[in-house]
This record gives sequence, C-alpha cells and structure tokens, in this order.
Amino acid sequence: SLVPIPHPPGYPLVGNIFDLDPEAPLLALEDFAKVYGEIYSLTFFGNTVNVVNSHALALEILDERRFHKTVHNNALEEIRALTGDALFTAYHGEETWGVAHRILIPAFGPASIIGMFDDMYDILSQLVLKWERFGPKHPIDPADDFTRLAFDTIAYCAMGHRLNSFYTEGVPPFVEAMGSFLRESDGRANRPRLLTWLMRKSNAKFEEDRRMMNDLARQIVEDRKANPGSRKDLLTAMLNGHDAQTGKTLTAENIMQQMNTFLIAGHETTSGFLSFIMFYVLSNPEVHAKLRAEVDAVVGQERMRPEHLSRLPYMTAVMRETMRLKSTIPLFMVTPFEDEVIGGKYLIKKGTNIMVGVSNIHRDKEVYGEDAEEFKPGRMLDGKFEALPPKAWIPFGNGQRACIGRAFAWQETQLAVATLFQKFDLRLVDPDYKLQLNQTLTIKPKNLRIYATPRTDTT
Ligand code: MNH
Repeated sequence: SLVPIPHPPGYPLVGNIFDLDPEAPLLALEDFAKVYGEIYSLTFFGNTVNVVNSHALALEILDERRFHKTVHNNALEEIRALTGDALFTAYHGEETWGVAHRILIPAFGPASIIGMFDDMYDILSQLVLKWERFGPKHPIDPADDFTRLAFDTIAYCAMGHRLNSFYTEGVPPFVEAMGSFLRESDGRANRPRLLTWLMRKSNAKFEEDRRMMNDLARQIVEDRKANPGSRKDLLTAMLNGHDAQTGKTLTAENIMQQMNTFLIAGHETTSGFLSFIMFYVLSNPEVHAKLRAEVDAVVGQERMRPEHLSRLPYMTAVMRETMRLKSTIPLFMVTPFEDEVIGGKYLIKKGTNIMVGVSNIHRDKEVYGEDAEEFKPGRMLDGKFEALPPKAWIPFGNGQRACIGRAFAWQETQLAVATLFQKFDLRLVDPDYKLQLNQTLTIKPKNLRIYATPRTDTT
C-alpha cells in the first residue's frame, strides 16, 4: 500500500524556494533529510522534485532498467544554452550523445591519461613555484589556486592551450563568466519563464557570459586548425574522430559545446575536491602524519612518476573518504521510464524528477555505521572499499551517464596531493576553522586559508 512522500510545508505559489539558502542550498537539503528521512519532496513554482537520501532507495533509482538521467526541468536544461547536446547536458537517448561518447571514451581511457602525466606536472609545478615564493606568513586561499591549477590543466592536457592563470591577477575571466552563468542557470530552473523573461539585466549578463566562454572555445579550435602539430589529445579526437557504429563525426558547433563542457566539468569539480582534501587532512593531525609518512616513504625526494600512483594506498583512501563526505557534485537527477513504486510504498509518476541526494546517501548509517559523519580514511582502504555494497559510493554519478573524466580527475588529484605534501609543511591559518560552503552546481569550501612553508626536514 502506498504512503504519501513527506513534504516540508512551503509557501503558496513559490513553494519551498525560500527554504533554500541561495549561497548553499545543499545545507537545507541535508537538514531536511535529517527531519524527513529517506525521501521527501520539494516544490518550486509548482514543479515537484523528490529527494532520495538512503542507500536502499538509491539501489532502486540507480537501476538503469527502471530510471535514467534527466535534463528536463532542472539547471542542466538551462546550461544547454551553452553546451547543447554535448555529453553532460544531452537528453537521455539523444543521438549525438552516443556518437560523442564512443569517439571520446578512448581519449579518456587509462593509456591517454598516463600520457598526460608530464603535461599535468608542468602545470602543477607552476603552483608549487608560486607557493614557494609566498613564504610562511602569506595566507593562501587553496580553492583559488586549485581553480587555476585544474582550469589550466584541463585546457593544456585536453586542448594543448596554455591559459597561464598563474600569471594573471584575479579570477580568470572564463571562470568569472562561468560562475555567474551557472548560478543564473540554476536560478532560471527554479523560477517561471515569465519572470526570467522580465529580468533584462541578468539576461544581458547571461548572454555576455555565454559569448565570453564561446569566444575562448572558438579561439582554441582555430589555433589548433591553424597549427595542427602532432598532439594526440581530446581536441584531436573530436576533430578527426569517426564513430564506428554510425560513421558520424562531430560538427564544429558540437565540438565547441564539448570544449565548454570539459572546461567547466573539468575544473570546477577537481578544484573543489582538492580544497576539501586540504580541509580534511589539515584538520586531522593523525591523518596528516600518516599521509606524509606514506608520501615520504614512496616518493621521497624524487619527482613524481606514473609508477608512484598505485603505491599510495593511504592517500587513495583519503581521497575516497573526502569524496564520500563532500562530493563536489552533491546531487544529480534521474526520472523513471514508467510510473514506479520505490521502497514498496512511494509512488513516482512518469515525468517526475528525482534528485539523487549523494551527500545523504554517502552518510547512510546502514552502510557506513554510527560514525558515518566522521572522516575516517581507514574505512576506504583497498579491500574495504571494494567490499562496499553497490551504489554506496557514487561521487562520479551512475551507469552510462557517469563521469567520463574520472581517471583524468583522479590522476590530477593524486599528483597534486602527493607533490604538495612532499614539498610543503601545510597548516590551517585558523586551527578552529569550521567548514563553510560556496555552491554553484558544485560545492567548494568558503573562507578556507592555509599556510604553506617549503619543507626543511627532508633536505
Ligand atoms: Mn565529471 C559527468 C562528477 C571531473 C567531465 N561528473 C559527471 C557526473 C558526476 C561527475 C557526478 C554525472 C552528472 C549527472 O548525472 O548529471 N566529475 C565529477 C567529479 C569530478 C569530475 C566529482 C572531479 C573530482 N568530469 C571531471 C573531469 C571532466 C569531467 C576532470 C573532464 C575532463 N563529467 C564529465 C562529463 C560528464 C561528467 C563530460 C558527462 C558524461 C556523460 O553524461 O556522458
């Protein structure tokens, strides 16, 4: 027998819109989960979305025979104004998705990613140089420099383009445009079209941001066409690739949309991930000591090499545990093929969206125990990690629409974390710093500051 899905009381017409803190709506979603449990629904101007918070229900809604990713009626549909039918924002079943997916899978595969190792190190050494110059008294905003790192890394490794963000003051213009574009996309998804239509100033800014980002993507493609060179990267794969299944190639417009997708998806997430690792490690002295001991034993004074990557199991566990507690993409959307009943009692009508509440599912006590809220990398060591039930750790999404850049992000992060702990004494400026969040489509720590001093104990 069916039971109604709990619904926090909202206001007439606008529904629950005022319940969400515009700077960090995720926190309200987490608080609601504590009150309402495994599932609840929210309404924005008549548009209802169900939020799923338990592992048991996740097992059902992540079954690709019953549910699929949806772009309709959420921020992704607005982001299509920039990225169209490129991988991230393609509708379920859209033909171009399959063509691009098959062309790009090898270019994101393990061999290609290992091939990017030296290019990744090139960008990372710019960050190391910058921090070495700061000295011990300069408070560093890690989210800021990790944004430069991840942004320059994706542009250089995927497209051979040097953005040189470490050599410019302030936020790179693309990053600024992207931030306001993503925020407005989210805003548009949660308000009626008529209201958006009336907001002339923000619409002009939306267009300007879009133009700014497209200009960079266009410039990168034109540079490559003018100087093809011998690089074998993602851009080469897109310009020259044929899909064996359909014989199709990617259009010039689609390539620009994919590039904007990679520039956004490829750096927002990784920079937040690196920042959260800093926060968790520097707030946990025991973890910090263990991580540093492992890096010293395995890498020592050498320059990081690809062979080191698989020999840092504790660092890998730290990364997995950070992603469990703070997934930089804290939610994604699915919808049923047909009317569905989940948990044996909640009716999900065809056409309704379900928000996969990643951060709540990652803290399910049924899976992770009573200490689920605590940062304990030991539970994520090799062996234990593989023994987790399916769909209990889902920071990279689900099934065929899961993250295509996972190996890229993982290697970039391993390289950066190992090298930074190898080269620096790192500590929090404020030892009592409590985690605060900045949120666009992704989350990052807010007001986190650290000191980095070149190590003297190892030389
Ligand atoms: Mn990534 C999809 C998380 C790094 C490119 N990514 C997803 C999804 C999640 C995700 C979650 C699924 C979204 C959804 O279902 O709507 N991604 C991450 C995280 C990191 C990350 C947590 C880093 C940390 N992603 C990267 C990098 C790139 C990238 C780096 C590119 C170089 N991600 C993508 C693309 C997709 C995606 C492209 C869409 C895949 C598809 O639908 O075919």
